[in-house]
Formats: sequence, C-alpha cells, structure tokens
Amino acid sequence: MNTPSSIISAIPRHLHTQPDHPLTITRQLIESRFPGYKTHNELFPVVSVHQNFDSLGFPPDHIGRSRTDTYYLNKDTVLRTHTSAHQADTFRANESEGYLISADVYRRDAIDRSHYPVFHQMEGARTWDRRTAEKEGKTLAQLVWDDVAKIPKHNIEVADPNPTIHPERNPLQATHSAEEVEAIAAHLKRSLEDVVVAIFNAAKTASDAGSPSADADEPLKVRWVEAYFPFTSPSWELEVFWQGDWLEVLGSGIVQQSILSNAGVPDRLGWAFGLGLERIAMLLYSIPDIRLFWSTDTRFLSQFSAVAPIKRFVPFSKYPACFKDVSFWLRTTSSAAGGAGHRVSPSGISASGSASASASATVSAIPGQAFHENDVMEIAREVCGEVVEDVRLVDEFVHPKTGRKSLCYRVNYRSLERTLTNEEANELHERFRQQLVDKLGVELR
Ligand code: FA5
Ligand code: MG
Repeated sequence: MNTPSSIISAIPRHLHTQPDHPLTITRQLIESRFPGYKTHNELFPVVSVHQNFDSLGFPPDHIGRSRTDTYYLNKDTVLRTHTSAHQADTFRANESEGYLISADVYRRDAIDRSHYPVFHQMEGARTWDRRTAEKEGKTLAQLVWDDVAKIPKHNIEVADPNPTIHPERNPLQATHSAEEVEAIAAHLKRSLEDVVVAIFNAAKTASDAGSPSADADEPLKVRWVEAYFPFTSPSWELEVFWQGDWLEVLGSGIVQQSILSNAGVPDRLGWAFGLGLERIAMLLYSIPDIRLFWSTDTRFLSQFSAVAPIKRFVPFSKYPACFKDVSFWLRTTSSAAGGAGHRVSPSGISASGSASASASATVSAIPGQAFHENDVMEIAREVCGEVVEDVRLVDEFVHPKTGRKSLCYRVNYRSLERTLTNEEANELHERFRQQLVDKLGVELR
C-alpha cells in the first residue's frame, strides 16, 4: 500500500460526470464525434494488477509497474493508471464495434501545470470482424475504407512524416497485412483529427466577451509521431501546438491481436486510443493550470455550462508566486555507484502507461530504498495540497571527493484562490523539508 488518503479522497469526486463541469462538457463533445460507440463512464478505479498491466502485455519489469509510479492498494490491486485497464474486459463483453471509456486515472507523477496525480482519460476502440468482411464478399481493408469515407472531412494541415509501418521502430503484427493496417490507421487518424478539429472550432468560436486571447486565434498545428505501447503495434501519438510548445494529447495504435484473442474475439481487429481529457479541456477553454479542474470555487465552476455556447475561461486574478529552494544530499550506499537501477526523471515526463524513455541516473537515498523524484513530488503534494504549483529540479551536483550527490528542487507555492502569506509559505516549506528528511532519509544542506 503506497496510496495516501489525499488520493483516495479524489475517488468520489467523479469530475467527468458532474453537470456543467468542463471535463463533462469536453467528454460529451468528444463522444458526439463518435456516433454509435457505446459509452462507459462509471467503471470503478480499483483494478487488479492483471487488468492494469498483465492483460495488456506489460513485461514483468516494466517501469510503469513500480511503486514509484503506481498507487498500490495491495500487491495485486492498484488504482488504474490508465483506462486501458478495461480494454480486455470491454473487448470480451463484445457489446459494440466501438466503445468509449471515460474515467479517473491515478499516477505518481511530476508536478507542473499539465501533470496531476489524478486525471481523466478517455479510451476509445473500434474493431471490425473478419467474418463480416467475408460475408459481404470484401476484404477487411475494403470494409474499413468504406467506414473511413463516412468520417467528416477537414482541411487542416496535419504533419505525419513517418510511414504507417516501420519494420524496426513501429512494426506490423504477424497476423495483420499491410493493407489492413493502412486502412485501420487511416480510420484511427481521421477519427482523432476530427475530434481535434471539432475542439479547435469550438474553442475558436468561444467568445470571452473581453479581449480575445492570442493562442486560440493561431492556426491549429497538429502532428503524428511514432510511439510505443506494449498493447498496440504500430503505435502513434498525436501532439498539438499549444502556448509555444508541442503538447501530447493522446496515445494510440493497432490493438495487439493477442488481447483480442484472449478476450474471445479472435476474428476482430482494430484500433484503440487513450487521451487526456484535461489536456483537451485546457485547449478548448484555454484553462492554464490542471489543478483548476479540482476547484470548488464558484469563480471557476460558474464559467462552464453544458447548454450555453462554449466560452473561453477568464482567469480570476493570478496570485503571486512564491519560490523556495531545498537542497539535500542523497546518502550514498555501496550499491549506488554500481547503479541501483532507479532513476531520477526530469520533471514533466510521465513513464507510467507508456514506455516513454526518460533520462536516468542511478542514485539511492538510504540503504534498501532507492531515491525517486516522484517521492519528492508526493511529499510536496501531501504537505502542501493544491498550494504547490510546480516542483522542479534546478541543480544537481556530485561532490568530486566523496562522490556524494546533491539535488536542489525549486518549489513554487501559489494558490489559485488567494494570496499566500510569507509565513504560510515558510511554514509549508519547513514541513516539506522535514518530511524529506523523515521519509527519504536525505541530509539537508
Ligand atoms: C496511456 O495511458 C495509454 N493507455 C494510451 C493508449 C490507449 C495507447 C490505447 C494505445 C492504445 P499515456 O501514458 O501516454 O498513454 O497517457 C495518455 C494521455 O494521458 C497522454 O497523452 C496525456 O494526454 C494524458 N496524461 C498522461 N499523464 C498525465 C498526467 N499526469 N496528467 C494529465 N494528463 C496526463
Ligand atoms: Mg504518453
């Protein structure tokens, strides 16, 4: 068990079904682009390790399984780290050709304005049955292309520089033909481009009564990049250019045939995607910080309506930031030099669920317990709640003589709802420093 009560208390919030909540409105807008798909919005977040990882082909040593990345309730039970945890069961139920699952997901992760330890994903999948194609006297690829033609056309420019299939980087599965995968990939990509265009058009027509915000008036820039997931091949991610940077909004790919076979539907093949609902809602409403979704402040909630036209979010006054640094020595152990195999990941990179490679360094804080940046993040969350906006590594130093390693983290204390007093920030920071010592065994500098 490594799940703090602050995380457990998020379970009943169910933001994605609260009337007039921006996540609900965003979910419904996306659902409207997938007519005929069966929707699931009530699936419980406590799942087995088997559902979350094994059923999807995660190798036993995958980083996503580790206690530093995933909230365990006991050794066999976790808070789902992604909506893909329900893929196998939903394919097995075989109720529809397409489905959408929206749900809260839980990850120990970095802290910044687009990462939060509880967020919401929408999983989508669409499959076709080889026997249906046979019955209609078509190839499966033809059947799929017929459906591609039904997706609304758009005229935005999408960068997609890589081939659909790449023998090493993004291989075809043994049981699939290139024609089938080209057709299914086209259906997947056009369906998701249609979602992004619909969101962008809604955002563009959003009037904020006052001065229009610059980024919504910029032309939409979208690109497909190659990706890797244990449960799809080939795989792709979709990125959108937002506020000066590429923002990853979803992962997707051709479903591993073993998952469909194990689910009792070996004749079906198709695609799946998983998108971050907050990321899409942030694009739709120009919401600047992911913590705002959890706000119960009426200055936030009153700005959203499921029936009125979409209006751009008007930030209520931004309260001052308060930066405080903490530096500490990691205690070296004999195993540390040889590489305890644990990593310090750069802030803002998530490893759970996907196989995104992050830079790694091998250090450990106390014997038998490796140092992991996510532990720092979690202590910050536990001590400071919503009042911590950002925690980032600003300095790393290895003592030339002793080989000891020192890290410096900069915490930005800022409330979304009020001005913090300096005493308040100091008190929080002192508690944060003390917890680093108590829980991680580091030595403050
Ligand atoms: C997954 O979770 C895969 N299950 C997606 C998938 C499904 C791939 C089906 C293939 C087939 P990933 O870890 O990249 O992948 O997360 C998917 C999306 O969730 C991201 O693109 C991002 O939009 C969002 N996301 C990830 N981590 C966070 C976070 N900490 N806070 C907010 N949103 C996040
Ligand atoms: Mg990803």
